[in-house]
Amino acid sequence: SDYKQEPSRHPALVINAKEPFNAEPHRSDLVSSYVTPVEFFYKRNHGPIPIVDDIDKYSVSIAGLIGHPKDLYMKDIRKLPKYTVTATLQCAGNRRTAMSKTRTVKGVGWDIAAIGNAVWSGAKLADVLELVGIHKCSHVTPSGGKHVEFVSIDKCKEENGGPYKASIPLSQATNPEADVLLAYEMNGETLNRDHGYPLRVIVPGIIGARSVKWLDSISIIAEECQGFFMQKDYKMFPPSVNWDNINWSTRRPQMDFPVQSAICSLEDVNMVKPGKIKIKGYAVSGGGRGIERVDISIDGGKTWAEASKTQNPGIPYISDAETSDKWAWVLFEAEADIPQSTEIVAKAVDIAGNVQPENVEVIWNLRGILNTSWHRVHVRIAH
Ligand code: MTE
Ligand code: MO
Repeated sequence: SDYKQEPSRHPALVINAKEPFNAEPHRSDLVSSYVTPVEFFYKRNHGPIPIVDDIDKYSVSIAGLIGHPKDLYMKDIRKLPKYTVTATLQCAGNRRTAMSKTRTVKGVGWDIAAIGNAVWSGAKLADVLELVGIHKCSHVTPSGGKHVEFVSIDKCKEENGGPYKASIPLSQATNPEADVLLAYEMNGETLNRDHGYPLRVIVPGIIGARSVKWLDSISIIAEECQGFFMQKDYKMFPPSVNWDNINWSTRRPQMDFPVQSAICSLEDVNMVKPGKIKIKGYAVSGGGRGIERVDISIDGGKTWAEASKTQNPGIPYISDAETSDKWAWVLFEAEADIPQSTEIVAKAVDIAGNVQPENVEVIWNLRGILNTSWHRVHVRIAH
C-alpha cells in the first residue's frame, strides 16, 4: 500500500486512525511541558506521509497572479532572515469525540489532545513573497491576487488523489506581524516527516487545517482556494444543518480559533483519594488573543475559582528572548479539596472577553468541529 513507508512513532500515542495516521498523546503527557515534545505532538494526516529524499532538488514554485513566477530552493529560503515563533497548533476537530456523544458527527474522533505548542523556525512568508515582488502589507497584487494558496505534495482521497491545499488572505500572508512562517524547524530540530519535512506553513492563531505540510507550491489567486478542505470541510454549521439539507457554499471556511481550555491531569472518570488534587490543563484562543483567565469549578459549575497560569517558563531552543507568546497557549494549575464525588469544570476567558460555551449541545455541528464547550471531568472518591 501507500502506507508502507510511514515514519516510526512514539508507542505512547493514542491512535485514532491508522491510515491515514491520526494520533494524539495521553492527556497527562500533553501538559508535562510547556513546549510539546515533537514525539508527543498530535499528528493529523489525510494521506500517506510523503518522502522527499533529494533536498537539493526540492523547490517551492511561486506562481499565479504575479509578475515573475519563481522556484525557490531550500538554500534560497534559508538565506532569508530566520524567525522563531512559539505557536499552538490545534486541529478544528479537537474534542470531537465528546461532541459526537450528543449526536453523531462525521470525522476522526479526538479526545482533548489534538493540540500542541511548538517552537517553529523558518522564513517569514512576507519575506518570501517579497522575493516575487509582492510588497509587505499588500491586500491585492496589481494583477488582482487576493489570496495565497498553499499546495502540498501529499495525496488525499478527499481530493481524489490530489494534494492537500488551503489558502489565507494576501493581507495576512504579507503582514510581518501575522508571523506566518515557512517553517523548516520544530523545537530546534529539522522538521520531521510527520510534521511536514522539509517545509511547512505555520499560520499562527487559526485552525491547524490551514498550516499546510510538505509544501510544494504557492499560488497567488483571486478567490480563496476551492479545494475540498476549504470548501467542503472545516466549516462551522448551525445545529439545524444535517447531511440532507447542507449547502456548503453558505458558510465561509473556518479560520480563527475560538477560546478553548481543557483539564489534562484528570481522566473522565477519575478515581481519587479524598483530599487535595491538582487540576492542570491548557488554555488558548485564536487570532493572537491571549488568555485573560481560567476559571475552575469543583461543583459542576455552580461556583468558581481562578486557576494560576504560566506561559513561557524559559523556553529551550531559543537563545534570545525576542519571541512573543501571543500565539501560544498558557498552562493552568489549581489545587482543590475534593471531599466527595463531583464534576470538575474548566472554562477560559480570552482578552476580548470571549468565554467558552457552557454546553456542547448549543454548538453541535455535523462535522464535529470547534468543540470549545466547558471541559468537564468527573471524579469519584475511592475510599
Ligand atoms: N497538510 C497536508 N499537506 N496534509 C494534511 O493532511 N492536515 C492539516 C494540516 N496540514 C494536513 C496538512 C490539519 S487538519 C492539521 S490539524 C495540521 O496539519 C496538523 O499538523 P500536525 O500533524 O503537524 O500536528
Ligand atoms: Mo485539523
